[in-house]
Amino acid sequence: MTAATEADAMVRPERDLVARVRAGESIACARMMTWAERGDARFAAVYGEFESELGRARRIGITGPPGAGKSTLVERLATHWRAQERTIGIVAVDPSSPFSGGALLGDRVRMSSLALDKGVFIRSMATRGVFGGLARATDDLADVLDLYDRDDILLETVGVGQSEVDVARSTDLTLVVLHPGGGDTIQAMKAGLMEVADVYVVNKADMPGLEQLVHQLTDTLDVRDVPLDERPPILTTVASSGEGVAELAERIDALDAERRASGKRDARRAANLRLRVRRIVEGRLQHDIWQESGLARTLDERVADGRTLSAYGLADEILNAYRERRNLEGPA
Ligand SMILES: Nc1nc2c(ncn2[C@@H]2O[C@H](COP(=O)(O)OP(=O)(O)OP(=O)(O)O)[C@@H](O)[C@H]2O)c(=O)[nH]1
Ligand SMILES: [Mg+2]
Repeated sequence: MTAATEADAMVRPERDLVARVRAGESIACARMMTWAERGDARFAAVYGEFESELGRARRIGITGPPGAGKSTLVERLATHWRAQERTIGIVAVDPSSPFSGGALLGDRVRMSSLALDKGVFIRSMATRGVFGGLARATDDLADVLDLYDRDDILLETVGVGQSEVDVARSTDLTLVVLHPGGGDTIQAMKAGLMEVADVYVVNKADMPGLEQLVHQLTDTLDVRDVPLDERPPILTTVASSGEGVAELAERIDALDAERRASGKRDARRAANLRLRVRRIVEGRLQHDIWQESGLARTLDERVADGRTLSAYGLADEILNAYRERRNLEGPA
């Protein structure tokens, strides 16, 4: 066997997996997602096989404070688009309340139309232990779902921290879901959520405090001086009964169509790609410095040897050692 065919034989099972995902095999899709989640090198190795096929799916983020009704809304939206024969992929990041259709959630499963529908693929992901950051992982999972030929990819994250907000940014369009009575607007503002919203959804419109919340939201946009034509629309829903969901879905369809036509969607995708590449580069550099080059151990040893050390001096020492190693090895 020549070196080339040997290398080929080594990646062949991975290539097969790509073909199986492309052919719509759900087990293969789940397996590839596991690679993506763990930062398995096999994922990056096969990426070139399918990257030119990506970009077809709509990527929609659903974020907001805990308990706002995000999962309920995602289920309703999925059902709405399924009725139009669109295929759906759902990624729920760290869900405390499961989807009723979440077959992966074991005993918490309740039977629902989504659970039995092959046109809906649901993946839950815990935030803990995700390699290389949450946004890195969700971007990759969305790519797998795109290869799996989903029309719509819905990414649910709780909008509480920077990494969740990053996820909400790497989409074509993001819904920020709020609900009355929780002092939500202020919380959401603190979390940086207001800036990522393309559409505000005031859910639980059946609960008291609806008008106040809508006013608060409008005031916030006034204060931030957002020009009228750039303001995200505010829509109200009762996700638990489905009220307002069709209107929301149609608004999303219209907004997406408009942005495709105007080139805004492509501009946003370019901006997202830029951030994504930065994340990948930074993640790799970090791994390279601390793990590959063994400098994590050097640092531990230098700190443990008990002498008083300067933080900046030690940082310079580490960086110099890294550069020296790199120079000896030649370009990466
Ligand atoms: N009254 C009312 N309850 C709702 C509505 N939408 C959802 N709920 C209920 O609110 C609770 C939380 O809903 P979820 O969909 O799990 O909320 P979530 O935002 O996904 O929650 P986390 O993922 O835990 O942050 C559930 O008991 C829902 O049944 C609504 O429009 N009105
Ligand atoms: Mg949820």
